[in-house]
Formats: sequence, structure tokens, C-alpha cells
Amino acid sequence: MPVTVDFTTGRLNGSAVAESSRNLADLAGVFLDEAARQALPPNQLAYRVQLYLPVPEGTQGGLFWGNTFIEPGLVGDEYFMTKGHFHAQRDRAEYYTTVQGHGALILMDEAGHTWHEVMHPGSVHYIPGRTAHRVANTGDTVLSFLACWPSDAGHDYETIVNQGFGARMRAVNGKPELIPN
Ligand code: S6P
Ligand code: ZN
Repeated sequence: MPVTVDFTTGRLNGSAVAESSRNLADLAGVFLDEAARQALPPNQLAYRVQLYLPVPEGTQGGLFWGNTFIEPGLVGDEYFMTKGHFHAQRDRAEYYTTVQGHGALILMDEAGHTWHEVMHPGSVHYIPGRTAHRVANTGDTVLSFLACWPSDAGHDYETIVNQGFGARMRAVNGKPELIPN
């Protein structure tokens, strides 16, 4: 069965599509207010990822496709967001394209300098190599975006677990603001 994408929702269809999800229980230590995370239901869905991996992980010269769906919500005053990562092969780049909802693509260079790009339906984001990336849902509906990246990029989550990003996307008077740590 061929793979198709529904451009109204961002949903990927086809037997070659794999899915995974992250609940709040999977995101220990990700948010600033860990007590607020623990006070929320551990089985609350934070985000889902659909993956189309037409070649084995690590293949040089191949490409992967992924669709991410982030639920709306806050942990304390911080928007629901992905764990975030550098690519293990540091120079590998990636494209994101927003389908539905509103959010922020939070980017960080290897020196910890952190900035963001606003995500809205149709926005295209080039993530250069050597740049950690994480997405926060700053709206009140599901945020969905498409991603395309090299199949030999790999993921380094550990650096983010240990060092975090240099800033966080937090609600200030109901509006998103990138606040340095
Ligand atoms: C993969 C790409 C996305 C993320 C997804 C979830 O390189 O950047 O598919 O994997 O958005 O984020 P994370 O940080 O949990 O992998
Ligand atoms: Zn990535």
C-alpha cells in the first residue's frame, strides 16, 4: 500500500508507517516544573510520531519522513513540547513543515545559544546541522508538522537531558515567550 499524507490533518497513512507516542510519564526532567508534571496524569498523551523509514536506520544517502502531533497543554507555565535532540551525526540537517496548529520551533547551537521560529500552517523550517531542535505547541489545538531528515542522522537525546536548551517557551499572561534559563 502506498504512503499518503492527509494535508488537512498531517496524518500519514499506509502499511509502511510506524507509530510511537510519548506520555507525560515519558518526559521526566524535560520541563522546568517537575512537580507540576508529576501532578498531571502520567498517562496523558503529550505527542505522537508517525514514521516512514524506507531504508534501514544509518543508511548513507537515504531520507526519512516523520509526522509529529503535539497535544495542547501546559506543564506549569511551559507548553507541551518534544524532548528535543541534536542529530548524532552533528552536521545532518532537517526540514520541518507545519500542517495544523501553532507552535514554536526552538533551536540551539552547540554553544547553547537558543532562539525560535514561529510555526503556523504552511511554515517551512530549515534546521541546519549542529543545531538542536524541539517543538512546543503554543496553541490550543493539536500542532502537526512534517519532517524530513537523512537516514544516517541518528538522534542524540542525552546531551539535551544533561544540558537542556538555553531557553524555554513559557506562557506569560497567556502569550508564548522564549525565556532564557
Ligand atoms: C527526527 C525529527 C522528528 C522528531 C519528532 C519528535 O529527526 O526531528 O521526527 O523525532 O518531532 O521529537 P523528539 O525530540 O522526541 O525526537
Ligand atoms: Zn531531528
